[in-house]
Amino acid sequence: MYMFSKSLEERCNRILRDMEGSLTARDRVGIQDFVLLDAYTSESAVLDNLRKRFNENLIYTYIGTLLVSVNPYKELGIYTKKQMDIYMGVNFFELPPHIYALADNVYRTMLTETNNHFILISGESGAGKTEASKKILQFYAVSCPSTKLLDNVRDRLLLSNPVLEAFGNAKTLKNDNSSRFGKYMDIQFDHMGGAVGGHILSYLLEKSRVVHQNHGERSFHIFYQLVEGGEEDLLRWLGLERNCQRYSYLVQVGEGECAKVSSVNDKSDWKTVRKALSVIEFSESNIESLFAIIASVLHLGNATFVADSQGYATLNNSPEIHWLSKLLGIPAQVIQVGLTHRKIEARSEEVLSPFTVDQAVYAKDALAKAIYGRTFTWLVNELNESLANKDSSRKTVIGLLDIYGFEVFSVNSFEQFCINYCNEKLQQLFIQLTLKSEQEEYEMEGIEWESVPYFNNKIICDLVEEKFKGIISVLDEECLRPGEATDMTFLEKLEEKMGGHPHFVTHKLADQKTRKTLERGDFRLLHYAGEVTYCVVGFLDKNNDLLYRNIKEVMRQSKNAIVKHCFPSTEPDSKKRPETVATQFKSSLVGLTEILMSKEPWYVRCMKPNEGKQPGLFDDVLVRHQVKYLGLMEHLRVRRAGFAYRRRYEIFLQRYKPLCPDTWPNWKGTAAEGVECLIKHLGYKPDEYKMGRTKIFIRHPRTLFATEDAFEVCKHELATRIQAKYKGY
Ligand code: AD9
Ligand code: MG
Repeated sequence: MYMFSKSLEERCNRILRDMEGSLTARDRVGIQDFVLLDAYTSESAVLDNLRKRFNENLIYTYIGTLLVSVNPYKELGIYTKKQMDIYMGVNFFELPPHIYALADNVYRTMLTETNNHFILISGESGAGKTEASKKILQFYAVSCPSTKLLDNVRDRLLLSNPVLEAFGNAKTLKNDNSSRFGKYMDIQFDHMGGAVGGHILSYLLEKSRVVHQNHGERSFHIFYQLVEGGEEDLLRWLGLERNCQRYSYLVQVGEGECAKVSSVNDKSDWKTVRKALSVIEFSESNIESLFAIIASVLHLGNATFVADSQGYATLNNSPEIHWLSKLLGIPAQVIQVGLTHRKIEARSEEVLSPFTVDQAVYAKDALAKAIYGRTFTWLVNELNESLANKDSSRKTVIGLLDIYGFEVFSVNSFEQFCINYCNEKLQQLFIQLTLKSEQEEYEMEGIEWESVPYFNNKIICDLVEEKFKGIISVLDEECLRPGEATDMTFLEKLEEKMGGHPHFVTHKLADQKTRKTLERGDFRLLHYAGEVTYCVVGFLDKNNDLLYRNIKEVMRQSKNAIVKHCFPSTEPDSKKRPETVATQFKSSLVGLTEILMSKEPWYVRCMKPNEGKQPGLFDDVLVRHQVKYLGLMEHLRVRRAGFAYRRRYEIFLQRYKPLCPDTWPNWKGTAAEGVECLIKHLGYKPDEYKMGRTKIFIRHPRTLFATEDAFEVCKHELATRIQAKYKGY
């Protein structure tokens, strides 16, 4: 059960204990809040502090209420139930920094202020975002009130993770468990703090991975889990062999082998996913349909075409079609025709036009991607059904945002372009909510302030997304010229329109020095987090994400309940152009920003200590780079010069007025005068606070904590007095 306030005595003793020896410890373990660092403007001092702490296995450090985390790449034993108990109900700065402290603080603030919050977890690929979001969820699962009903919700919330990870995560060169979709999850709480429901929004799954993976990478975990862990009976029913090498979608082109991952245990992960699906109450028939789809994708990948005497594609009469027909519940003949023809309109008549072998392979891959992508969306919807809170009473939420991190590979394509654009947007949000709005607020409130300069990445967001002018607009325009436009004409248009932009370079536009590292088919963006060179090959195709109409019609005939649901007969007329992938993604990010802007923000900035996924190795150059682009120095400067807390006068007075005889029970003057009177009574020193136009600004959290403690004592005394008065009634 959650404890709101541990005894004051216990807490004071602990603080005193911590202070003893802290002077000697400081040299060794560094400082736990960068705001207290003497040389807070020095990047090297910040780096030293991070390194010192990392070497002592202290991966967390604060900048005020922002949590910096460095991936240890090893188990530290700091996520136990005992640790959770220690952090529950304790004020933020009283214990060493921890993800639990942040989770606890967000939770208690949500309950006392009855408003909505979100935790933005950012950092590059492999920095520890997904792990952080799981730790937060686990903390709530343990610390929130428990009843039979609530425990059921808790289990579903927790188990949604392994299921989504199985279908949406994969091994990349950066991370063995890399999120290939963006995830925003609301956890809903009732007024007693019980977790009563949840809702997940997913963003752009990298479904091209289903048909192709780069050297050393894998497809989504679920394929390997099923093949390695699936029960004999199940595999027999699905027509699968227990050998990943047999499935060409899992074998790397040119290598003839599946990539191996030592850190992932597909067999035991299969068991977890299988159990999770049952607890979440997926029906057995839905589970069957789901695995039938996964197996179908593998069979589809093995289907091969040969050219007939006229050069048209025909399917090798292979067992794959038999299995596809069985698992999808579509006659084999219909599948055969669907995979080798497209419907075209000729003189107001629809005729089937045969594919060449290349076209058929293209259509087959498009189908595999579509089936997988739509099934993923179905899965998220089902999870949401299961997590939905049926009670309509007022709830508050904590949102967790865990999105694919910034990534740079040796070859970067449309997927990296979208992922890195998404990271630009989140960085922009961070800037807007912290550096920009914070400084603007001081100005607006008339607080004396020397502004802190920072790099605003809005210029890069605009370069990508601006209407009519941005890269996405140019790409969409080219997608509107089928037959004429190519990836290269897209690049030429970009050169025409973006030439001269300080964050855009191509071979043609580059100076002699840069040209050596740029190919003719590349463009380079100077992102906030570093340079990325994108190869334009496939941009148009991936943005169009074309699926032929007749193959959709074929899928509609499916007896597999999920496929039927994913290819509804009510799908908008495919003669109309659907929105392109990049434009849909852009709109979904606008929607996400709106959701986040309506809530109170908290931040976890995750960092990678080295590129080799190795424990105990702290690469100074790599970490310094992240300190720079994550804007930590600027954030620290604003925090250090600024104020940790601010409250509107009315709210502050309303909460704390019982602490002063002059303001209790009613204050006759303005709220600002009431607050002034109140804090004089409480003994605030002049340098601890500033009075703005509408708010009081409090420099250190400890000042507010002391006030909050006094308030707790006062509440307790008041309750005792009332009890005594009414005793015997
Ligand atoms: V990506 O953008 O989805 O590619 P993430 O999500 O930032 O990335 P992730 O959380 O998946 O990275 O972490 C990568 C790996 O680092 C994990 O699989 C763990 O092996 C390791 N890791 C991350 N955080 C911790 C931690 N707090 N303790 C121990 C960790 N290991
Ligand atoms: Mg992740």
